Amino acid sequence: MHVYDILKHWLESASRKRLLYLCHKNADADAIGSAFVLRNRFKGDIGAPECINRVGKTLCKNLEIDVIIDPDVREYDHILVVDTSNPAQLNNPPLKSYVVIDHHATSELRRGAEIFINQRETSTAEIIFKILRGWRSPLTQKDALALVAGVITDTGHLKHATSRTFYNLGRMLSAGRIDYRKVLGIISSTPDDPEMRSEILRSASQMHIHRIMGFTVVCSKLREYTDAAASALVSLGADLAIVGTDDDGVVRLSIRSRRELTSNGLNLGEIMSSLGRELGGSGGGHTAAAGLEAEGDVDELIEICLKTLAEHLTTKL
Ligand SMILES: [Mn+2]
Repeated sequence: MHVYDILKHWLESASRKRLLYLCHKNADADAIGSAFVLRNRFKGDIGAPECINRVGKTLCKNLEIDVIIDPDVREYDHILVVDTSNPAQLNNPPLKSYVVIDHHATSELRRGAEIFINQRETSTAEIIFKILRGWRSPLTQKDALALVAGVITDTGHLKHATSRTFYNLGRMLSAGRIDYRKVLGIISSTPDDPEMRSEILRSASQMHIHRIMGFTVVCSKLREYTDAAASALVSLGADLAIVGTDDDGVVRLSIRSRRELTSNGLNLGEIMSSLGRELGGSGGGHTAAAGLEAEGDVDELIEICLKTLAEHLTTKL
């Protein structure tokens, strides 16, 4: 039997009991959109640890999606984990019966999963789209909106898109009969929140600039919005940006790189995954966008991350 049919059977039987679609923390449009589309076909709750990010919230508001923040996984019989490669991104819950649908380069959730679907698409939304086609389940307008939002945000507004991304996107738009501009309006790239914009500007004004093998690597610290700030610093001209934040001794780093570096073989997701393990924390992500979480001092961890990346730039590129 094809894995999509196995998944369908699993969902049919899981949804007769208590089923949770679980997104990663700080859930984005890709995670929420993917969960939403499956939930439209099978019953269950959608949940995410800690919080939902800005575009995720906008999507929830537009599609009237209720997401349970910090769900107690013990209250569910079955869990479908979407868009997540690492149990730390779920705050390490006790998972019994679970399935994973994900597109990240590395995965620490494979072992123990009843079904593990990991395909190297540019978004989980595209995997969901393929699954629906496999089930011959037509896409509604709302489904398409959710999936297209996932594709656009996960590809950094199509900056990291491949030819297959555009192909999938075109099929999603026409299958759901939706206006691309409408989706763009919903997930506008401009950060609207004034506090967020001033934090991003602060990260630029306080950054340290390093030149390594002809590459410009910048580091900065913020209270929050590290993802948005790291992307913004790359847009400003950095080849690599590391932005860290410290939350009661737990340090989180957001790392972003220019497309050119990743096409030369740099894979931030893999580098952060192994660095995370080395530091007793966790890390992972995509080739050009990754994160790291570990206990310690934010300046020290930024320094360690910088050194690790410098090594890759000097020896591996
Ligand atoms: Mn994703």
